[in-house]
Amino acid sequence: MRIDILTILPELLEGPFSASIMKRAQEKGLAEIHIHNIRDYSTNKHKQVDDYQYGGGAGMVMTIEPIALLIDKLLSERKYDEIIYMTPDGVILDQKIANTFSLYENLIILCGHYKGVDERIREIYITKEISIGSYVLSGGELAAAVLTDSLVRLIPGVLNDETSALTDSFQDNLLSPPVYTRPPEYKGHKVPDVLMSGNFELIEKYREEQAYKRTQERRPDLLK
Ligand code: 6GU
Repeated sequence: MRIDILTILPELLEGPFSASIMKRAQEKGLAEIHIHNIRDYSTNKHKQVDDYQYGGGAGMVMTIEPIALLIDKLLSERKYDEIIYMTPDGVILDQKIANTFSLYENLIILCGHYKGVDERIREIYITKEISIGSYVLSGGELAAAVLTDSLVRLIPGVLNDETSALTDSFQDNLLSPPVYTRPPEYKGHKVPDVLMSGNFELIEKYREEQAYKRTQERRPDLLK
């Protein structure tokens, strides 16, 4: 999978993809993540990428030209499955969306800033608009990192057995059961006996029950 992320703040995206699973996915050649600085496509002498909004009001709007030049260049190089705009008024990301997008070959993710992009970028280029939740971030970069992480970890071969995506919370609409490691007792808090029993049938049953109980208590909406 190839993901092209378009941003005016590329430095915000350096960290999330340079460690752990995201780093390994790229080293294994399973994911190619390209960060593009929209400012490099500004033809303005001050390398400006935003302007005042028509109709007045506080807040700048990202201008069409540099974004359009960059997207047109990418589109001339390969076909893209989706051109995604990260925006608080988009569809809220969930595991189902992540599963669908993870099957794609090439994605563009556009990060918004200030008041967002000129609406005509959305009309002309954008095929999906995604939010990561009902709160406001300073820009789309952190949201793009969240979306990218959720997709890349689903690509076959990225995770090993230990970190298998199949046992993740949400993959089966259930939260994960509690987990324990050594020591067997800490400040009077004991590891449940069943996990020490060596009886894998009982252990599996216990984990399923706990997953269900946790979901019932914390996220009953997932069970509907
Ligand atoms: Cl995608 N962008 C911004 N700026 N804020 C958000 C968001 C996106 N999703 C939730 N809040």
